[in-house]
Amino acid sequence: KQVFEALSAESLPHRLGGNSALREKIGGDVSHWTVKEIGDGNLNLVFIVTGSKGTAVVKQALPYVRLVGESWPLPLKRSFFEYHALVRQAARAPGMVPEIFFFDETQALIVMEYLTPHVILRRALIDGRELPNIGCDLGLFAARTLFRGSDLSMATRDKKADLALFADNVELCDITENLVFSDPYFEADLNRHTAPQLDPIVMELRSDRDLKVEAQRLKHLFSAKAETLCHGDLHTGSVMVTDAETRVIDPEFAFYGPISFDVGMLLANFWMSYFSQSGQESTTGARDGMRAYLLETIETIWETFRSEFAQLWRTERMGILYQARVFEDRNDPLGAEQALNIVIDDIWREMLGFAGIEIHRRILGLAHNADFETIADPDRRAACESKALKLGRHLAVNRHRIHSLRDIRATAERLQKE
Ligand code: SR1
Ligand code: MG
Repeated sequence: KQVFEALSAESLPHRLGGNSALREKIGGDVSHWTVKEIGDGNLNLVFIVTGSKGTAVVKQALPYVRLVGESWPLPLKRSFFEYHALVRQAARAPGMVPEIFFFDETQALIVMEYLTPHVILRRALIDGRELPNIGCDLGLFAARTLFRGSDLSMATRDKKADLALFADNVELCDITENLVFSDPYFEADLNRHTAPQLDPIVMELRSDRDLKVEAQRLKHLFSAKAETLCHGDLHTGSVMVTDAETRVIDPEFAFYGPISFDVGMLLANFWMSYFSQSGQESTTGARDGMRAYLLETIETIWETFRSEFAQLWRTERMGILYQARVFEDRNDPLGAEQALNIVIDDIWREMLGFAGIEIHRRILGLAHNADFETIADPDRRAACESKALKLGRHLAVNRHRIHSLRDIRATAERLQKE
């Protein structure tokens, strides 16, 4: 019986070279394959393999959290969920995820398309690149995958079977439940923050009752509102871009959750990018244009998401929810539109909450992001982080009273000037 063995750059050609589909993609002469390990994420091994015919990416899960080490075991089955999520996303949002060449469940590895000259979106934003298409592309990706993975669209039998399949991604959900929704709000062992500069605001947030109640309400939504198949970790490090193309990668945290979750995570990472820009200014010059671009992109993502979701509601609503026949009464032609507005309003309020909490956990919890971490001067970094923390608190606590991105833009611009 096959057992799991972690790959190395040396063992990979021998281990995968027997696969005829891969030899077809990469090239027949396995002894000429060159392999580079490029994984710098929190969890997995990632290799780039090049042969005479082409290049592929090999992603392999490890039985532990790479960021922490073997003391934190993590099941290999996350690779299974990533594979199944990629298959569904490819069908629901065609052209938006990498093509899969091969999946080996026992070895927890996925061989997929090498995206070139794409770079990680987070990196591009740190470098000050204004990518023209990401707002529309990401809004469409979110609307299509989240609508089409829900009871609004799927046959209820298929949706329930899928819910059962992904329900076993327990350990990855447990990471989010703890690291995102709880740890930032008390002195958890794994937490870290820019100290001593942030100590006063961290103390303030950890004793903020309204904020902690909202964080727990949002955790409740995350764990109980099994509405659709979410990507589960949709931040700017899970997107690869060129000026023309956008691809979403890494859905190993896929789970059935609220439609609002992915959208909130995503927008949070753009707001963090916004506040981190002034930390890059000492090396690159003023970033006013970049800041304006980021706020516009946030608006484009949300507006595109909302209009595509509405379009799908009107044209593809085939599931058990808000069935057309219920609204066919000629005296009430606007019933389905009224229901749509209520659904979108709920997504909006939840989305703001998830965004606020995501901002907090990236500054107070274990898993930070490069936007702030690449700011070498701790005073400067803390100044950026502190503004982001304040916006996060505003979004999470006041989400029921915030009605437009224009209002949030004004708050963000005011904080930026502080
Ligand atoms: C221990 S894993 C930490 C983080 O890395 C992943 O990318 C997820 O965002 C997770 O929360
Ligand atoms: Mg990831």
